Amino acid sequence: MSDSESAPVRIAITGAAGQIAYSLLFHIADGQVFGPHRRVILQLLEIPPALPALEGTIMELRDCAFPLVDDIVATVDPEVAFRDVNWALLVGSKPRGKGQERKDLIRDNGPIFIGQGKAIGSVAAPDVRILVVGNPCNTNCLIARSHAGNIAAERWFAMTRLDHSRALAQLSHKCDVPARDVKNVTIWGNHSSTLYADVSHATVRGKPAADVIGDDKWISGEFLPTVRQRGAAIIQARGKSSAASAAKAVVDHLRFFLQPSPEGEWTSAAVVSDGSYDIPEGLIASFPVRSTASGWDIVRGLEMNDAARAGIKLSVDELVEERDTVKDLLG
Ligand code: NAX
Repeated sequence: MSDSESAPVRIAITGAAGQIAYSLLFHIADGQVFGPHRRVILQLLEIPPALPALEGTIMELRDCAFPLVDDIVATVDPEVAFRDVNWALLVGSKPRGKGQERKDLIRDNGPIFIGQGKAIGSVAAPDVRILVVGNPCNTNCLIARSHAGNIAAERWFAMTRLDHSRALAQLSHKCDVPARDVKNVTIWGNHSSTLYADVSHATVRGKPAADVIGDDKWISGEFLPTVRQRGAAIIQARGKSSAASAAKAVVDHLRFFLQPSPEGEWTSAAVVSDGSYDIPEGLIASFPVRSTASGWDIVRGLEMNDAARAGIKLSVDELVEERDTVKDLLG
């Protein structure tokens, strides 16, 4: 059966009136994720005050006359949005307010993911895969998973692909090569300013990145802070948080997990820890991951230097602290 004859992919997107969705929806509708022949049904979730804006986004989607779009559903009801979906992209959440601490944000947004986790567990398709983008995405994913019943651990992701791409971009710029020539950076831990961006296994045109760069001080003194603070730098410059690059990172994440990885290559994704690299089992932490298309594996046996061990510990400690902060929200 050809792609166009098979059933359409159903995709739920929350926060569909927001700025990331405004870019993401058009990539998906255009076939850039599921392929140029695969039909899609978009099931869009918003909160009531954002429905007029969502209507505007839908008008524009319709005006593109995308041949692959079979239907667009707009709703405020998670059980409608997640019904029979093959992918649930949890983008919607409240942005951090002025003067608000990260801890307050976790307490504000956590409850959203209780209801959405329950709805995914009760009405999504048996093969559903979930990607949490809304921040704090690792801990929101932990909350949603804890309320979703028996959906297998390997179906849950939180997004660190944007951090991964930011790291690739910094290395490509420093080494004056196109981004495609840089492979195997790893983002470890939390999607936050404690993340550890590891170049010790990265390559540039097949050579160890550290040798090509030849400047260890740049790695610790410029590269790592730049990747960690990139989101803040974009807010500073644009007056708004990253949106088009975040949407592209969602596209890259989905495409990566829809096909087997090329030999020896990996990406970064926050997945349910199995205890590898001493990261506590059950935490949603970013690892180097290879795709098999139907599933994925954590890349095992990478050697760690002291800087990497300390960097990963810092970020994992923060994840443990976040888990403690939302203890009462876990199912
Ligand atoms: P916007 O504020 O533009 O959009 C968020 C949308 O979510 C709004 O339309 C809002 O009405 C909706 N929403 C709020 N509560 C909801 C609920 N209960 N159900 C459904 N929709 C709900 O934010 P945007 O720039 O699109 O960012 C969305 C999220 O992505 C934020 O939490 C942001 O921090 C996070 N990001 C995560 C990134 C990552 O790499 N994991 C990078 C980009 C981004 O910062």
